[in-house]
Amino acid sequence: MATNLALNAALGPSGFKTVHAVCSHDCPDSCGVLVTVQVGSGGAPDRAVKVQGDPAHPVTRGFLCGKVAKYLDRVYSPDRLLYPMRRKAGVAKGPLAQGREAEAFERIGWDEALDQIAARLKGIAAEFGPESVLPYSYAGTIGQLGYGSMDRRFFYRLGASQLDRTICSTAGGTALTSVYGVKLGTTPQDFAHAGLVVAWGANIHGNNVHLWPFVEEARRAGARLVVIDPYKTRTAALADEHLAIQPGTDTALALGLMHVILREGLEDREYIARCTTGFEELRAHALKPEHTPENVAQVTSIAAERIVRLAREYAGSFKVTGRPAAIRLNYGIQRSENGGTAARAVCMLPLLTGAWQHRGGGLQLSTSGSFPFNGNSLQMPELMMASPLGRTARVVNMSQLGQALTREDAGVGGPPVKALFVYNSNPAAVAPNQNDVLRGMLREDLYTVVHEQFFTDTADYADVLLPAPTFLETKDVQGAYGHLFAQVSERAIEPLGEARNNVTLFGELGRRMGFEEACFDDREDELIDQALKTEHPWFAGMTRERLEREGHVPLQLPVNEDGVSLPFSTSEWFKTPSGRGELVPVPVFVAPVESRGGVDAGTYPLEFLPRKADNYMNTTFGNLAVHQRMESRTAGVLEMHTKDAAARGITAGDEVEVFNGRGKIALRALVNGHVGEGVVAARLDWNKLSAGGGNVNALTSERLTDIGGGATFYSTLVEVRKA
Ligand SMILES: Nc1nc2c(c(=O)[nH]1)N[C@H]1C(S)=C(S)[C@@H](COP(=O)(O)OP(=O)(O)OC[C@H]3O[C@@H](n4cnc5c(=O)[nH]c(N)nc54)[C@H](O)[C@@H]3O)O[C@H]1N2
Ligand SMILES: Nc1nc2c(c(=O)[nH]1)N[C@H]1C(S)=C(S)[C@@H](COP(=O)(O)OP(=O)(O)OC[C@H]3O[C@@H](n4cnc5c(=O)[nH]c(N)nc54)[C@H](O)[C@@H]3O)O[C@H]1N2
Ligand code: SF4
Ligand SMILES: [Mo]
Repeated sequence: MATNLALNAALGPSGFKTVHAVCSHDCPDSCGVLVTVQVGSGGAPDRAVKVQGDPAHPVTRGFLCGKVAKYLDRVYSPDRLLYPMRRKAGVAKGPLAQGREAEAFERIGWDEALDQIAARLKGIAAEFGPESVLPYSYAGTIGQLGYGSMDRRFFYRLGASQLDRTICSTAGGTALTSVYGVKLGTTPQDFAHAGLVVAWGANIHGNNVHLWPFVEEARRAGARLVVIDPYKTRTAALADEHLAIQPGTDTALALGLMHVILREGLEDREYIARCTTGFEELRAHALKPEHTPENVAQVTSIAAERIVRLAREYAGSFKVTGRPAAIRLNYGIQRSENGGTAARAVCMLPLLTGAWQHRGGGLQLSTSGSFPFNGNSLQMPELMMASPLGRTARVVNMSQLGQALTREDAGVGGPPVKALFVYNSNPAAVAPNQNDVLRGMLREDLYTVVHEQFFTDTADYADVLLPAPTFLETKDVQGAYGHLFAQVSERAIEPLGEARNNVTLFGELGRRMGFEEACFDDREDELIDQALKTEHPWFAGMTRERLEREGHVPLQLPVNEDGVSLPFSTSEWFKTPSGRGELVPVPVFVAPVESRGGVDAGTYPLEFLPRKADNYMNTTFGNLAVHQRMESRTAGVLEMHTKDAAARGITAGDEVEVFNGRGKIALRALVNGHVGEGVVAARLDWNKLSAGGGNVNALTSERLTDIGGGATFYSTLVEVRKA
């Protein structure tokens, strides 16, 4: 393994070295990256000259996605934020023109920045209570240290509000765990052995491209790829069949499939008896007349024959082809009001057919919970007790940032938010109900610190800006949410400018605050050791030294007599209270309140899909010319169905206004067959790069999902008119 890794040691004859890093972006693939570094001579700094996918990594397999293949454009972009800065006196907060942001700020030193931040946080905590400080972070990096380590220690010790990090995956994660007890699933490599692949709310080719070669391998051996998605994604365009489902109706479709499977006796009774609980109740529920293919067709807009055919093909895959069916469920369906229930329903399907018993069968949503990193050691929640608060701090849901910043009690009770500390995130652009978020961020009495690589939309509202490194400039340890290899990411080059990572920033800020605990002195290697310290058998032999040597190390999952790991093939794998796959409570289909089938239908008749870009990572990369060129087709565009356009007198190319009760945005109509009737789509972009200064999140709501408290981006109704 990893024989080609020179890691950080060997220096080639030509003054180049190769360093093993890990792509830390919020992507299931967590690629191994080999960075070629030209070693500086005569005092010049080392310079990264090439990035490539690690050929020794079994999932990366030597290639990078289009975004990160161009990574050096990001690292060495002239637009990087490289020094601490503070807002100039008299300059108001709010949107700044791209490329001219620095004019609103003045450069200061790190010492001055840290002293000022410490003084302000102390003052605010003394006057309003420490819970008036709100950290806001998400997954700018998913390295263990960068995502959540010293920052958490800092905010716990301060007694700041806790942030519930719900913006992406909590509905689906809670759903998966409620059925299986653990976030684990079919490995990407095993998808090659599937006889049928279903991509359910999953844009594999766009968002998870390292699964694609395994899907293709399965297809070469005869498998079909079926995509269930209201939008014709890259994945759907390349599939054997695309089922353009009505948004928010996946529970109904899953129940329709169950109806056919159970009506025709295609379920695996032996497996069900051995590994599940609640079957009779689910069976009675699924067989109700409302779940016949004909009735489900009415709700989902998928023809009854296609539902019947998919159910038979899904349940019969192993019998007919000798290869089981695999579902790639991604987070698309759970960004919907009842998305938790929908994810639970889909997760139950392989429990009915017993697909888990065969290599290549089952389901993958997320494998993140399979990595037994010692989160408590890294984050030390017990520090809350040593804070002036002396108790567990209140919790603010990040998907309701608008409320948190605009209500006197932050929407949750207790003091108003008086200080906002943003890192690893761009809430001005990614948070729902943007107009409230921006109204809150505009408050002159809100003290805002932003730790960033670039002058993002959020940076425009900062009082103090702090420079952050890219993953080439910092050391970390990382798992993955789409494969089962742990990796250490070495620092390939020195941080550019004065960038400092999470660990250094919050360790030093802790000292300025007067926190005396020794844990604020820990640095990267100590933290990595702490993260790996566990008795968990899946991390047996997982040490920092080994990761540094080998680059990537697989989790030690249990294997069967053939040496193959088959999650959920036997009851030992389930970590639920019952120790089995839980089919109860039965999933009940309820149309989202804000959907064409819901109680709010009427005023705003169109379902809106505020989508991710294939060549950005949420808003990351959206400011770089080379990435913008790859996304030019959908820049500033509203994708519409011919009939919806015609009904409003709109023709392709027209300027349109998309609006609802929360806001309006300006786009240009595109009629391209990517959405069905009644659905419109636009992609996430930077606010400051959008006509009118607001992006798709001006239209989305702060309503939360049925379970897990998640964001509901994909339950949004709008109307469109010609501008
Ligand atoms: N290129 C690229 N890669 C990314 C990202 C990115 O922004 N760009 N983001 C990363 C992040 S943060 C994440 S969480 C993952 C997410 O990866 P995915 O879970 O794949 O995320 P989405 O693109 O939000 O949703 C997938 C699909 O669900 C569809 N969908 C929407 N509503 C419904 C519905 O009601 N039913 C069904 N069946 N489908 C629906 C959408 O049209 C979309 O094509 O990808 C990561 N990878
Ligand atoms: N309309 C709509 N809204 C969405 C979504 C959608 O599909 N549609 N997707 C949602 C989802 S799934 C997610 S996960 C969220 C994502 O929301 P965010 O996590 O906010 O994602 P990004 O927009 O990628 O912004 C991450 C920022 O972190 C910075 N960063 C990177 N590395 C570091 C670092 O080491 N330190 C610091 N301090 N900063 C760093 C990057 O420069 C970038 O600006 O957005 C959500 N919002
Ligand atoms: S964004 Fe995803 S696919 Fe691209 S290099 Fe990073 S981990 Fe790999
Ligand atoms: Mo996400």
